[in-house]
Amino acid sequence: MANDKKFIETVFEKFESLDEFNRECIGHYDADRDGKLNFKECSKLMEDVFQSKTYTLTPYYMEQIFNLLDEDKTMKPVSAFIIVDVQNDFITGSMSLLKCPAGQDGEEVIPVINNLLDTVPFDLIVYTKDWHPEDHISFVENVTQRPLTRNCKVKAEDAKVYDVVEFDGPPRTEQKLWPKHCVTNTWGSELHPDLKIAKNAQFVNKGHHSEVDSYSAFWDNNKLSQTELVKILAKHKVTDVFVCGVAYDICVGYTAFHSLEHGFRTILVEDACRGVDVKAIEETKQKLLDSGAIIVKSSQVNAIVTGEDRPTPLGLQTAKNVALARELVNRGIVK
Ligand code: VGL
Ligand code: ZN
Repeated sequence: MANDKKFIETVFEKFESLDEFNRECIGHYDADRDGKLNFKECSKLMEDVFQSKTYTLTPYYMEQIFNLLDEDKTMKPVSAFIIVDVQNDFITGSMSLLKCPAGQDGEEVIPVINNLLDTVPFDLIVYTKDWHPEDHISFVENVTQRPLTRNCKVKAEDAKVYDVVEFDGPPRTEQKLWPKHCVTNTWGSELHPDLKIAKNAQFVNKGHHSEVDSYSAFWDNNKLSQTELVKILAKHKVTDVFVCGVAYDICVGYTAFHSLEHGFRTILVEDACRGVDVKAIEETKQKLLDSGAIIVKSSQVNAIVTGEDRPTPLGLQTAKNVALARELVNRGIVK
């Protein structure tokens, strides 16, 4: 057993090609020498690969992973750290989280994020910015600029912050109203001055269309337009997306959901997030866990990035991706 563990550790560094790795790996665990891994042999490999202090490799995970894979594929993770909307307006400006229902202090994320930037060898770092024109649909100050639907319960003259209204469009658009925030090229939309800017970082703006809001750093709220984010992640061959920032229940949450939808193994760094509303934060958290994300403390991140800790839910996501890729090839959708 100890030997097997050592084998799997050295093998991660030793091989350039996945095929070469697979041949060696299967050879090592293939006890009955039939050229493939049966459930028992594969389970032994999984036990050695998915070592974690916080997660147990239960029969549920073993079975799911085994059923999804028809040969052993092990990917070397590539990490991206996505720092969502750590901008002046959300920290000390017009939409300061301190003034929101949860009364949380967004400034507290900054030392946590800076420490991660200093200590964790992420392969890629991305800063996102909420980036709105003056006439943006989400600003409560602009609610009279567009007609509301007849059925809309809130009348324009009574509308206040956090109300959800329905604009006539077209297209009909449901919108939560926020104070004017993150207007392009203003102090409020700048990243907080205490936030460290990593070398070679990438920047993604979102929310610049007047008629649609964009909580996620991948898509606008109607999924009609996309930012550059997924292209950037694909170009760097990212597998693992670590998400943090503000607001937990709005832009951080939506970004994490869309990260999962794209098939990225998704890790939310909880003590590096602050949100608007306590109940919404709890709901976001539960939905993310149900969808296959993991939620960790910043102190756990380094071990995951370096591969010392390999949480089983991330292994399941990898297996799902491999199975999906194979299915697409088999169906002739991807060559
Ligand atoms: C955000 C509300 C409106 C956020 C942006 O960054 O979480 N929230 N616009
Ligand atoms: Zn916004």
